[in-house]
This record gives sequence, C-alpha cells and structure tokens, in this order.
Amino acid sequence: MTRLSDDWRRTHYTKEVDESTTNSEVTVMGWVHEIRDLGGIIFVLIRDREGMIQLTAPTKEVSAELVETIRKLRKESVIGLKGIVQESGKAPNGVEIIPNEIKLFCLANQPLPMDPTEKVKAEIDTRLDSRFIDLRKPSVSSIFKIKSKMLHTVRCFFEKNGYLEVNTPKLVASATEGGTELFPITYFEKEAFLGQSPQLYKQMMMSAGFDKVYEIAQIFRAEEHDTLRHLNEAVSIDMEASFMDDVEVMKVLNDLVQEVIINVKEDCSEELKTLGIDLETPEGHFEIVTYDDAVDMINSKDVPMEWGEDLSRAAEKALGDMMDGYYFLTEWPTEIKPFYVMPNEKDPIKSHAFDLMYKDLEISSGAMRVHQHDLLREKIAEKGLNPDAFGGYLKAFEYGMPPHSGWGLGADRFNMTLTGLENIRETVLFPRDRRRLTP
Ligand code: AMO
Repeated sequence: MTRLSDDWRRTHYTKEVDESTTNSEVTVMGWVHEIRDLGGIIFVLIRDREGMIQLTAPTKEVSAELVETIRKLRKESVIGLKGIVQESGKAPNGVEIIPNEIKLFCLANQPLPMDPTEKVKAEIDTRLDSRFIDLRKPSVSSIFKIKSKMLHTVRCFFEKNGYLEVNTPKLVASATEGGTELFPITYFEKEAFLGQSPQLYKQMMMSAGFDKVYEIAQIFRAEEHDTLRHLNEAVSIDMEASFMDDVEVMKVLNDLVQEVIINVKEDCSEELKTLGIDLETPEGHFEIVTYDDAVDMINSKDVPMEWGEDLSRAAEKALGDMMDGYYFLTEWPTEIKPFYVMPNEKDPIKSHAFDLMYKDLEISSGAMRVHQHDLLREKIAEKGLNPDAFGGYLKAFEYGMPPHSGWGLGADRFNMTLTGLENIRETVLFPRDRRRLTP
C-alpha cells in the first residue's frame, strides 16, 4: 500500500504561488500540462484545479537524477513538486519553481484519448467519451465551479429563509407529471419507476407540517426526444411552502435567481472570464407575460398557435426573440398542466401555474396546488390516471392539508443561463441522454 508520506503534502495550489512566496520552498501537486526541453533548460507547466505554474530546471544547476526524472515525464502524468520560488519575467505568473524534488505519482499513458490543452477542438461525443480528461480543461471545469457556487447559494438562500432540506424517495410507485415520461424498473415482485419529480412528497411534507421545504436531487425523465435542452437524468431544485400562493413563490424564485447571479458574479469572476461571459444582474421583478398575451405575441410572428396548446419549439423561439433575459409566463390553461395545479376560482379554464423562462428556455415550473381532497381526486381521474394508485398521496389531503405552492427549477438548465451554453450536456458531469449511458 502506498500512502502519502508527511513530507509530501501540498503547501500551495498553483495560483497561490506568487510573488509573496518568492525564495521560499513550496510543494505543489498536479498534472504535467506541457514539457519544453531546450537541452540546457527544461520547462514543465504543472496544472491543478486552480491554475498552472512553471517548473524551470536549468540542467546544470539541478541534480542529474532530477533531470532524468523530468525527462521521463509524459503529458498528463501526476506529480508532486518541491522547489524554491523564483521571480521570472517570462513565466506565466511572474514566478517559477526551481525543483528540489519531484515525486511521480502516476505516469500517464500515451497517446492521450483527447487533448486537454484546449488547442484542438473536439466534438462533444469525443469529449464526453473521455470526460475525465475533458473536465481537466479550465473552460470545462469553470462550468462546474459556477454550478457548485449556484447550488451553494441555493442552500444558503433556503436555510436563511427558514426552509428545511428534505430527501424524498427516487424509487416510486406512481407518475406525477404524466405517465409517458417514466422509467419503469423491477422492484422485487412489483413494477416501480424512477422518480420524475419530488412533487407528491414535497406536497405531503406540507400536510406533515414542515411548512417550507426544499430538495436538490436527481429527476428521471424518459423523454424520447434528443434535444439540446433535455436530459434523461437531470437535477431539480424543488421548493414547497404552506400558506403561500403562486405569486409569493414566484417572488421567492425571482429573489433566488438574482442572489445566485450576484454571488456567481462576485465569486466566479475568473470562471466567467474563462467562459467569456458578461453576466447581467436582472433588477427587480422579472417581467410577467400571461399565457393569453404569449399566444398573441407568438401569432404576431407568424408562428401558428391556438389557445390551449403547449408552446411548440417554434413558439418558444418566437417568444424568446421578443423577450430579454428572465420572464414569467403565467395563467396557463388548466387542461395542459398536471393534476395538482390549482384552477383559477373565477375562470377555471385558466390556472395558478407559471413557468420561469430565460429567453426561449423554460427553466422552472410551479403553481399553487389543489389542496382539497375531492377536487384533487377528480383531477387525477380527469387526466386518465387511476386515483387509487395515488392512495398514500391522497390520504395526506384528508387529514389536514394547508393551502400551498411551490416550484421546480432545473439546475442544469439554470446553469446554462449562467454559463451561456447551448447544449445542456455540457453542464452535467456525466450526462444521460437517449444514446448515452456511459461513462
Ligand atoms: P417540470 O416537469 O416542468 O415541473 O420540471 C421542472 C424543471 O425541471 C427541468 N427539467 C428538465 N431539465 C432537463 N431535462 C429534462 N428532461 C427536464 N425535465 C424537467 C426544467 C423544468 O422547468 N413538479 C413540477 C415542478 C413543480 O410544480 O413544483 C415539475 O417537475 O428546468
């Protein structure tokens, strides 16, 4: 068994090796990004999560043994380097490390399955096939640093506003968003499904008196279409709150999106720069477009759409072209929304459902929910589903269910809006789509 000895501990990430560390000994750990052997002097660029640093080895000044070790290195090998920091006008960070000792942890095989230096552009499939190397590229790891900051902000936001984090089951017995999008699985002697949304459970948490809950978890959708916006496994940020209506939870969503953007801009400026993104902080309330108005706007662009239809891709694009950034689409027809959505009391063909859009991309849906047991049972049946299959859920509505509302925000789609990416696969470490189940 090899264990790291105490004298091989990282003292600095590469970006921390700067002028302030001049003349001191540092230990960095990383990947061999580039090797330039000029005979009398060898340069090795070492890369870690935070950046790069140059190792400079004048062959007459360092030991012959060290020169031999350096000459054996191959690109992408993992090494530890101990050395003295020295100022250097020519080195990328203004400093370089003169090596005292090098520890080779792993010699990388050659040729590499893909180039991690960003010099050669690869197709998305090639990149995803060797994702572990693709993720070494700063332009790719930046996406996940931004996602991490986004999720951290989401948790802080909910915690400071009194929400409880919950974990609901992903092995489930019934559909929530409609029956066609389910992945069936064998669950001992029974048929079960992978959860397509925590919807039913987060609502049951309202009956349990948890008042305000949130969950960040995988959702599984057996969508057959292969688009730049759909995954078969996505991450959803879900919230549910009692004694709140749709307007109030829209405000929560509005505030959350703004807070995430502010934090990402503040803490991920390097990553945004790497991605070439200049994020704008949306001010105040996002614009509200009613479904009725959306239909008129879409038709005005010669994209045919009848009242009562869901937005086609062409309709989303036409609307997106007329809108700037984030906006809410409200007052959806009851008919095309799931059974748990509350119809408008005065005009029941319309509902208290909303979507949050970013240009032509839907990033969240939510609604005030039906909290009356009998109406809910009726609505389940109207959708062609069997109310008896929803027994455990419906029961929660019989014994004290408060009025409540909530939404689900697609974390991967939200990340697309923060990183300017067109293909949702790029915002997921190991995406799952119709054609891809590995790596
Ligand atoms: P909905 O089905 O609209 O609503 O999903 C909520 C959000 O999740 C994201 N999303 C997806 N992202 C990538 N690939 C997919 N296949 C995919 N499907 C959904 C989207 C979408 O806006 N229960 C409701 C939410 C609620 O009312 O609380 C629901 O799941 O960003």
